[in-house]
Amino acid sequence: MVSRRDFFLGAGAITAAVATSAVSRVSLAGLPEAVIQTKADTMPPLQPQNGRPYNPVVTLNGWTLPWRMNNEVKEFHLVAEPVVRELAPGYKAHLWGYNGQSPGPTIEVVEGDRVRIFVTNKLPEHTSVHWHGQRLPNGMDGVSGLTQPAIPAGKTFVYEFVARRPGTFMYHPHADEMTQMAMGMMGFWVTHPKDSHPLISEVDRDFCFLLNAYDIEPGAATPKIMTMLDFNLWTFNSRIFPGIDPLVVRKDDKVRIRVGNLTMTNHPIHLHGHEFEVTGTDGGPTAKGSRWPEVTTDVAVGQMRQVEFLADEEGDWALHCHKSHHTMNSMGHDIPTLVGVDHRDMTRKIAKLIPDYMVMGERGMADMAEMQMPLPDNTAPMMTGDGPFGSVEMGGMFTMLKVRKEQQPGDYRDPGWFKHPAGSVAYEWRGELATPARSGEAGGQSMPLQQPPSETVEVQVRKPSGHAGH
Ligand SMILES: [Cu+2]
Repeated sequence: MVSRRDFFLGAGAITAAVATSAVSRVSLAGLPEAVIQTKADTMPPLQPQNGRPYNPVVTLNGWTLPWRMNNEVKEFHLVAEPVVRELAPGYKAHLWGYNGQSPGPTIEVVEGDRVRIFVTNKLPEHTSVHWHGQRLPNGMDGVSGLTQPAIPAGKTFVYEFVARRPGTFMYHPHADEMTQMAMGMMGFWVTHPKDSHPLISEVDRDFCFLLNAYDIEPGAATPKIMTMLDFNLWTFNSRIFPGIDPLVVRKDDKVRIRVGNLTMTNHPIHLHGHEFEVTGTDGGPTAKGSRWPEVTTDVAVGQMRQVEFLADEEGDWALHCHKSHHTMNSMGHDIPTLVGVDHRDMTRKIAKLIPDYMVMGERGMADMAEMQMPLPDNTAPMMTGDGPFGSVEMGGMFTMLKVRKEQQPGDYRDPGWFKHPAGSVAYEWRGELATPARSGEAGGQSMPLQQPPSETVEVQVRKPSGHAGH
């Protein structure tokens, strides 16, 4: 296996080679080279080789599309096509995307750049690309039927406009949208400010990712496109924990994270250990007087948020959607709650018939993270992730912000687990346990005790459906 270090060094070299050869080998009259990415790793930031300088972003488990300059126009080539996306190590999905991946590559330009994007359609049906949030001529807005004919399968269309305002944007199809977005067609777009901007801070690290969701049956590889709400895979950039790379920063870095939501529900994105401010949306940078500290920001459907903070607390800090079902992987929701039900005897009987049978949920669901129940091939465990202290019991929209003193500027390699200073980890109390003091048995005068507390706790046992009772 290629180590992360070798991979990052190699990836930088490949990217540089592509950026140079794209200009020298291809005639400027023809199409720009279609650069394809086959890996789901986080690529190092693509330093601009030409055009106006800017401080590039890092796309989580993604990459930035190289371009060529053609008479002062930045030319990109997007290829809409079926792709195989690794959602987590060893777990692959058959999606639709751009240039080999879902989401497609991030497009980075500078305010005032004239941009020409060639879009080649290698899908089995027509498509279009809508440039979400951009100021542009109406005919470049990418709404098939309304502002342009759809791009037929096999054809290439050209979009051209000036990136008029700096900010955080995205792109996605506006043709058979339900299918094409359910299949993973989307990408990030960042327009950097051309000069220093009063509302856009310079940061040391600038991360971006899109929220997307899939409904893929355990053992299958293709999303169900008719699903409206009950998705089973909640992703950052079409990756699920533990497949999502950490956001690695140096202590005291100024950090920006840009998030866009192309799922069917809202996601309250929560960061541990630090407070941030929302400094911009897809509508532009927010006024300074409108900013307040938060540790969670809700990103509604079709919205984008950029947050900024000073990473001044060392450690491995969780960064996740706060909806607890969105930090789980493939799971069924039609399972009765079994907390408190003792079914040891039932398990023993069933295991005689089905050796792999396991009971879920009698003490809560945490056992799910550690058990070795066989899963269908190509299925993500519901929750997993081996941390330094055991299972993290997470999946889906979960990763970590890793803040390290010794991390070098520009180094995004995973530093491993945080080494906690002695005496700074929660620990077990080993002294005497006193009888808990009850707070007066009842509320105050407005909440008098109605009846004495019952000695017994009643448990309603519901038999799982499909199993005949005896
Ligand atoms: Cu969520």
